[in-house]
Amino acid sequence: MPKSVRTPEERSADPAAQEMLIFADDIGLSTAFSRADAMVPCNIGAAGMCCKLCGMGPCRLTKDGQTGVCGATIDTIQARNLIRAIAAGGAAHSDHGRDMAFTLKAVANGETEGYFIRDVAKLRTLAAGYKIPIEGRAPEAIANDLADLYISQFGQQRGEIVPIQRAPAKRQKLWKEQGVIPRGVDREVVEALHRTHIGDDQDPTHILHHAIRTALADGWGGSMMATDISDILFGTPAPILGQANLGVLKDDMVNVVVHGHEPTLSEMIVAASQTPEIIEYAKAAGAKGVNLAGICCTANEILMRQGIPAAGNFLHQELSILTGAVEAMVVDVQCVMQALVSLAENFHTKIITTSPKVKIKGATHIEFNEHKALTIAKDILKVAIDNYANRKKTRIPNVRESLIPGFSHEYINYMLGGSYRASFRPLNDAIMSGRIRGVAAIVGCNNPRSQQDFSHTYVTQKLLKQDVLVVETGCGAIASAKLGLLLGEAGLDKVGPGLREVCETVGIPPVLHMGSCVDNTRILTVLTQMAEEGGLGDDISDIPAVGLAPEWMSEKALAIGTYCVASGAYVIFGGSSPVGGMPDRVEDSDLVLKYISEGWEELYGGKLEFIADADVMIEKTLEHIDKKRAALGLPAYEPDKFGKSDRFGNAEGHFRHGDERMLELEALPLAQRREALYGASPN
Ligand code: NFS
Repeated sequence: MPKSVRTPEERSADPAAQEMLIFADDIGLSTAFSRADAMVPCNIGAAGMCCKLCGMGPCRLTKDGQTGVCGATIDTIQARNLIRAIAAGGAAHSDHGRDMAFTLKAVANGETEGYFIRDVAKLRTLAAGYKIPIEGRAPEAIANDLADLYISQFGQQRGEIVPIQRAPAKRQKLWKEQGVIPRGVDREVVEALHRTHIGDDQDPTHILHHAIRTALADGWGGSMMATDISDILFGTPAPILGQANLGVLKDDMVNVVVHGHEPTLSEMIVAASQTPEIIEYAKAAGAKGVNLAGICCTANEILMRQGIPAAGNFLHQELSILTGAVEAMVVDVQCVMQALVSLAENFHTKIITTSPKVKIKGATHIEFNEHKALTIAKDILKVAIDNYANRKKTRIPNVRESLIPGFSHEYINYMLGGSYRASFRPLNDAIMSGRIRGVAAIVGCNNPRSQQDFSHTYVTQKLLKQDVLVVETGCGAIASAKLGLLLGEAGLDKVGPGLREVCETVGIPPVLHMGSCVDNTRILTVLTQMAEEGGLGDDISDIPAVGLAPEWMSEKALAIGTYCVASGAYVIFGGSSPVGGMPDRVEDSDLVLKYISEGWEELYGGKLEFIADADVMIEKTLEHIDKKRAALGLPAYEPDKFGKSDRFGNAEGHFRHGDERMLELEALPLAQRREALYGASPN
């Protein structure tokens, strides 16, 4: 058993995690945290300078001028390693999107059990955008055509993938000029693998050019289609009350943790858990019922649509088993640790794999398919319920926090303008006036090499104080949720005065939870709509916005970061750089590191940087936001302007619910309230 190098507090900022880590250490069980302590990372591989693409190596390069056996330089090797990671990340997201498209097709043709089309309005809007006839047609007929169109995007050989049309016109033109519009999702991934085979593409910037095209096939392709179809089948998210952290597990119920990524499985388990048959079955086993909780992006999918609680983010998967209270952990694809199986052997928890693509040695495999979805979901739950009798002592940390997730771009549009005047105008106006300084998207994973949740929540809180509106997805959103930052008014004491005014007027939390990692495409849509609304330039690269992944670890995160850069965003990753050079490399020799920052900025207006220090991340974020404000000719951000001098502020300069002025304002119809606050719209 590896000896703890770090204390539980150093390993995680989350008290529930600390409690479980102390227990794991006490009984001598390893977790990702202790394994990270015991495993010293290879600094050559970490910096992307190890090439193991053929049998002549692995070639480990450590000095400038050194090459691999074939003559490949450090720059070529780093570029090849980076594009391979992006291709793998994009493949994971996109294969998820493909399965969603097949499910939509099957639902449209009445071949599934338990699924139906929930959001007909979104289906019609999307179909109409692609010129699929909608008038007078049944939703199933429209869905069938949309499914065919989407399925064809994966194997398409020539032309342009269709969701690209949803980007700002100026951005599409730029991509065309650069020759980076994806032809087909699968084609770009395959080409990335071909180019990086021994003896192929050996010009680092040429390799990275294709990295952009591969990443765009994810963001404006596979991932975007996954989000679209999830909304059509399971409903477009709207705010809903939820809870997060291990304290959502229940002592008197059968706890089933769903973990992974695809909502096709988890949504059906939610449905099955609410059937009288399953409730009765659980009661017969002596439990009060079945309690579902999610981990990772599966958590986000069912949290924001159904209000099902999140047991935690990526690093909580092992910790939830340590509670001794989980009868079954049901997993599908991605971010599932192999260590779960051996850990679960120390408890009664059953690990159930369900995807035809993912088996783990020692786990129970119950294969899921959409044609018999509800029946299989019930079977899985019965296995969990049967296991309740084997439960021994439990230790569920009494730590949980409420949150309000569910901010789809459709809902943000609606909340800003109502059904008839849905619009991003108020948001743009608030940025233009300086009430909101800019926007930060804080997303991505946990990484056991850093203190769990610390960077996410530290950066989030510091930016909120600077009047930066924060949107979040993935495990980053769950980190903020656990700290109570995703609550309506409760979170408002943590934000700057200008942002606070906007949040209170619109009635939103200062951190908007927009969903899972494939839902980062919702952020692309929001940025596009902000650009199209007017006043903030005419492209995503003009908007005072930054993307951050402070605790990244997955290849998917690299794919997301790259498509955001290609879309015009400044993206900052924390932790270590997969293309960082050796510390003693000659200045200016880190070609790849420089190219993905300065080179890509010149070409796409966005750049990718790896910054380990959270304070530097914040500094760079604000610097970028202010630079973009200045370029747009907007007033410089003045921190004191709105707190004290606002015509509606109280003596301390803050709105508080129940204040006379606030009540006065709340009594006004929305349009007037907006005008009173923001002035007449300039357009
Ligand atoms: Ni995103 Fe979701 Fe979490 Fe990282 Fe894994 S769950 S897809 S990859 S760890 S944020």
